[in-house]
Amino acid sequence: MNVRFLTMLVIVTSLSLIAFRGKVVSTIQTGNLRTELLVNPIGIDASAPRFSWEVTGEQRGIVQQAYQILVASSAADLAAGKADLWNSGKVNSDRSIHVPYAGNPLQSRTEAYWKVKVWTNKGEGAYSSPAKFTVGLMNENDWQAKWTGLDKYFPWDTITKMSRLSARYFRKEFAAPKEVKKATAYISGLGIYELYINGNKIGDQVLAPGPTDYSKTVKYNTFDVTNHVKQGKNAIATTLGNGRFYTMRQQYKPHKWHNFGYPKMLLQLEVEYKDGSKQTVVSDDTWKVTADGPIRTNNEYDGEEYDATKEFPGWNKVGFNDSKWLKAELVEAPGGNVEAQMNENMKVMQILKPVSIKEPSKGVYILDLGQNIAGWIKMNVKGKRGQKVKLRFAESLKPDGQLYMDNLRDALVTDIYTLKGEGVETWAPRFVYHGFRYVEITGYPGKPKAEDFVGEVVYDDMKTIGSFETSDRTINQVYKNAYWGILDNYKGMPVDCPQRDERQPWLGDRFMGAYGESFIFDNSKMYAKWLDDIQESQTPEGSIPDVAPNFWFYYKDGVTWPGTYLKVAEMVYNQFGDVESVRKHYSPMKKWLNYMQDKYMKNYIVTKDSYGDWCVPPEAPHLIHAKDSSRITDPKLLSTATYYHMLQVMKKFANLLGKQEDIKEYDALMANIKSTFNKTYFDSEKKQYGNNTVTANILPLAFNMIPEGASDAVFKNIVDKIMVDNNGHISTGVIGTQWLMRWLTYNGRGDIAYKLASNRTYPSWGYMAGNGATTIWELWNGNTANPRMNSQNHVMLLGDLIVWYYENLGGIKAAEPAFKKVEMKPAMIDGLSYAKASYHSLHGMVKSDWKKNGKTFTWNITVPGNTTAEVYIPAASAEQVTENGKKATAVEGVKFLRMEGDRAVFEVGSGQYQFAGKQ
Ligand code: RAM
Repeated sequence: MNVRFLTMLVIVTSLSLIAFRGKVVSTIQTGNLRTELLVNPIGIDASAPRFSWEVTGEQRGIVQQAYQILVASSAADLAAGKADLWNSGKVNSDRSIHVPYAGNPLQSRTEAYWKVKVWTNKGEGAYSSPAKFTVGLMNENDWQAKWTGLDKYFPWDTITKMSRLSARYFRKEFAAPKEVKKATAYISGLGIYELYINGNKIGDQVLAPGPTDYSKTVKYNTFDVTNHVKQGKNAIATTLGNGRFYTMRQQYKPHKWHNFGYPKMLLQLEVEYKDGSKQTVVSDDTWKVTADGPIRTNNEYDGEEYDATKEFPGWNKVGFNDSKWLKAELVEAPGGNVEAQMNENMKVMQILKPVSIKEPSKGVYILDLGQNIAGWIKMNVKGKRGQKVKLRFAESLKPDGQLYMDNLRDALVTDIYTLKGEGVETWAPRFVYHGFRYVEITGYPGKPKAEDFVGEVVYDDMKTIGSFETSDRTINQVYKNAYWGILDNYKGMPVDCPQRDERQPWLGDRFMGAYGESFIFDNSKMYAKWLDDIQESQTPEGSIPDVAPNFWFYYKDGVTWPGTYLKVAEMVYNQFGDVESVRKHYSPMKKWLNYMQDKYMKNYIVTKDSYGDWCVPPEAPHLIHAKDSSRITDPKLLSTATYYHMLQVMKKFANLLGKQEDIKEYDALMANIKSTFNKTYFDSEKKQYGNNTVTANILPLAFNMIPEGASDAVFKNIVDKIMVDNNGHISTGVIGTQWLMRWLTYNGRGDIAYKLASNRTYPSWGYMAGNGATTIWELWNGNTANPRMNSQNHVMLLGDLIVWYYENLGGIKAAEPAFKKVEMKPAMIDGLSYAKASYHSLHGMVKSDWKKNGKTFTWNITVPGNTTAEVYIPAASAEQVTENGKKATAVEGVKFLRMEGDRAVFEVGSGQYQFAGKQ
């Protein structure tokens, strides 16, 4: 068992006045401190926490020249400048993100306080306010707790094809003889847990811990519970739900499902007294347990049944009579390394009030949240003991106003609440989530009112870091739908959908999606964790699955789904500067490429593919997949081109890690693949690839595989296909759409990309929105296709749309990792009169807000401290450009670089600018 780290993030902001040459000339701020503890610095991985901060100030062009980090084991020491853990000294460097800790080895349970001071070209900052982090249990022998549970089911459980278990309740009382100085709880409750001390729920997380392949890794969470443990008698209690541990359907298709056994927990409460003595309370067979409580059944697909008449008041407090409860048992460990969870837990992130409640048939009420969400309903209800309220969930309604449930397959999605009959009862389930907009309510005593219900939206506790708006209402609506679809599908891992009997972390869906999403949410930790999930699911031979964690065993050895492993690593590097993930995963990635080469590459063509260009618009409205061969791209073409692109990504990684030998190897292989690929798929007369689908042509264009001189002609085929054959509509599926919008734009046809983005006729994202979608559909024809595979909340068809929104419309793109250098180059498209985007990068806030009025272009931008930006201003010459009313070429800190086509390109440092240009 390897045990790793935890961190508690404290974000602080400090403001300090800078004395410079005797007078105050500027305000430099060192705010937003971030500590990221990635791996164990003294145990197995010998690595370190990383520190990041933002440098901001009123002056333009602030560049950090040096920093000094102090880390102390108490706030008082830090305040006194006593850095007993680490004093970095003054380091001459402009680096302000991911600076690794290099002090005294951090021990388990260390509390650390840190602050940073920066020196800049515009003056010297004072020390920031402090931030804090704590170290978790890093060594196996830090754990005295035992895996505790009960390896059996109960008479009321259903052990069938659709197995469902009741929740298990555990409790223990203990005495804390002295005054408590500090108390910390470490817990992993599998599949999912709730923790209570003296009747209070600890933490605001739900459905925790994060899901993993528990035989490889188990995540634990840490809580400061100092305020909960009292001198005297105390009670500690947990509830365990099934989550992904005791999985749904494990009897149904055992070859497909990964089941881990009955719920179990590892819990350690460490109490430190004011006199310096210590006490540890752990999970073991001295605990009592029952499954005969209110949560009668729970699983993600089928719902939760809660019988309030079975509640045992006071069960999680001192003095409860548990003599009828069973003795908990020591059980086998799940097998995985126990690690601190570094990605965010899920939480109730938003609360929605219903927009209406209707009664389409007698006694059947339909509640409408107005938005397709993932989460649950919290309700107030008053009635007689034993009355049952049944809630069922769906994404849309049938014409008769009843729930449309055909597309949920065999998920029962039913919550049942049995009243105890004691006044107003408030209830929400704990161990389930549903994907829904509508709720059917039956059995509710009296007439339910909209005010009796709220929708609680559940997803990973990530910050929203981007905003985006344009003058086009369809684009704005689709952006909103995408935002909702993305957050709905964050469940400690990215799942494909939240509603039907699937909800799996499919790799292919996020190949480009993860990148687009990173503009809206700080998904860096979740995706870093997902890379670990993917790596853990790699077979010893090197195969990467289509679903990771591999709750479903799908190892089909295509390239386009497993390739997401590399693309996500590239994303966390480009967007968040996470080199560590690249370093950590480089070897397994290479192993996968070698495995695929050895097993499936014949004469430089990769002969295996699994899903093709999944979900192209089919020829008939009811079809899920096209049968018409002219719509289908040759699977080998997809695999081979994508494999080639994988080598491009690997080259970038190899460069970063200084692996020159590997680069030679990749270059040689790429040359061979490219020439065979062109010989096999390129028709040099017609200048088309394969059967001339947009996807067949756009991949070689995006990957730079087209023979010299032929790119324009290939591009023309793409344009003709869209504009002539498809009447200005999209014809790509999951794969082609990943490159479509940007490569149309790069090749001078942003107008076509804009047409696709603003279309409201079929097939388009706008068509979905126009037909009632409040998220993104799995299928372009989601309103007509067979319900067998037709989710209304899938993100995979977004392709590169969100990237295009931010980079090409907003004009915010990372020219260097983590936006150390920003490229600001909004495409000028007829019909679009303004775009406004903001992005809170690791270096700070980037903003772009442009308007076009006839030939005049005005642009307000914000560039974060310690970064630079290249700004591309539409203008016939540099002389046409003004900044804040003055000639830009004469403004200090605004440097003209070059003309590039119809753009004057300037370089600027941090600050706010107001540019105007004329064409
Ligand atoms: C279905 C879903 C999923 C996709 C796989 C291949 O299960 O559409 O999102 O990745 O197929």
